Amino acid sequence: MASASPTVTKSSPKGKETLDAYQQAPKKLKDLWKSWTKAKAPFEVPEPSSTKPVSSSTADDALHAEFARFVLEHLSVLFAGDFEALGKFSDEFTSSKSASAFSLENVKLSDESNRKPFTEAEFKEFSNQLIEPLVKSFNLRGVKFDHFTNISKDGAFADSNALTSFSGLVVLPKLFPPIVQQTLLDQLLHYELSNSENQTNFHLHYNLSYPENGASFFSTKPESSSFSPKNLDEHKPMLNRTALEKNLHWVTLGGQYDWTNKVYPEGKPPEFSKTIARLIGHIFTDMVPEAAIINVYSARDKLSVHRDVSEEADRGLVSISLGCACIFIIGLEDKVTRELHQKTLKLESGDVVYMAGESRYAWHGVPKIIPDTTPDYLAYWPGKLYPGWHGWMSKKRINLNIRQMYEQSSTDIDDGVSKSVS
Ligand SMILES: O=C(O)CCC(=O)C(=O)O
Repeated sequence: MASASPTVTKSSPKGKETLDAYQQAPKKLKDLWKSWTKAKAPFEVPEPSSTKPVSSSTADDALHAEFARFVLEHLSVLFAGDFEALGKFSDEFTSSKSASAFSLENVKLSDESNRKPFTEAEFKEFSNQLIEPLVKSFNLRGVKFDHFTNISKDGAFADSNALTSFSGLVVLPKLFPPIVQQTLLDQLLHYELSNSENQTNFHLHYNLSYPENGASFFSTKPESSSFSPKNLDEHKPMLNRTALEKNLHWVTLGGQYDWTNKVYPEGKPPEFSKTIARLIGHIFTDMVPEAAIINVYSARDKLSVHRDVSEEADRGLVSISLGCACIFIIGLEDKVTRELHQKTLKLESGDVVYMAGESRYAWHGVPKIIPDTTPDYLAYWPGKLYPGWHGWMSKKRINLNIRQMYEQSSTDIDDGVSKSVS
């Protein structure tokens, strides 16, 4: 979405050509985008192209085992006092033939509909403990930052070219297990959305009245109104139900991207969540999280083909999918032949796409949300503790898109936190 300043010349990062944010996307890719917008379910998934996708099942098993162990060892708190669920979880874990046969996906952590979000302090504690297993599972996928491995996804499919045409593109299916997805979603939509320093698409035309004491917008009554138009001739007052169910499209964290002028404003931005920065920065070690966009999609929403060129740092971009699956397309021109390679991926909840190297400035877009595909463990979100909003997430896709803005980052991801990860 954030597609950059008109021309990026200021302290142009190493190896980055001057990129014009207003340049038209290649026609071939736009045609692909259009064709996907018209596709109807069930989606015909073409066979993978000549390059066989690298199976990630071994890494997935190891990841699940790692998390199962992690949950057992550290986090009975995850079961929110539901000892029956904790007992069942332990039994299933210990009776599974081998740790690697165990799938955390199949374990109901507790009654999701009654789950209470972590406080920020609990999230911090939780994420500190998560870093190690996540880094391990990330390393198991064989990603090395010094020579990017192109990993394809089981079930992902190529249109005409293999992933090898996308130097620096890393797709990590299910990197984030359910509990991490739930916790991240809580942070983004209960806490970051209620942080008045973070801009949303509403701010241009509406005055927002924030719930008291940093409470979540999901704790308000759907029929109440926290959004009053700045100009009543142009916009109507809006109920919270309409705002959150239909009209919320984005929230910015840290560097507050200015969509009108396609730049990051000068001056010190609001602080980027230290906990999220630490979690992401430890996994993706060649970038420092400084700015992020929470993209909120409903079933019919799309994101047109664009490139993200506003950042003045030639660092990887981390893109996390939560909720409904989507079709994601990406296109990159071959430097020598000028031929455009393009590819379609199906992104599901928990998948992470890392765009670095040549792929950092690739054209990409989201032509289709695949409706009603939010996995059960997120579909009830925010749950019955938020009357009127139960199941909000069943119709949504959230994308957390994280970037480093400047080559000289002033953010210390270990600021005030003891280092536990080597
Ligand atoms: O939703 C996505 O997966 C992609 C979002 C994106 O491209 C952007 O925010 O620039």
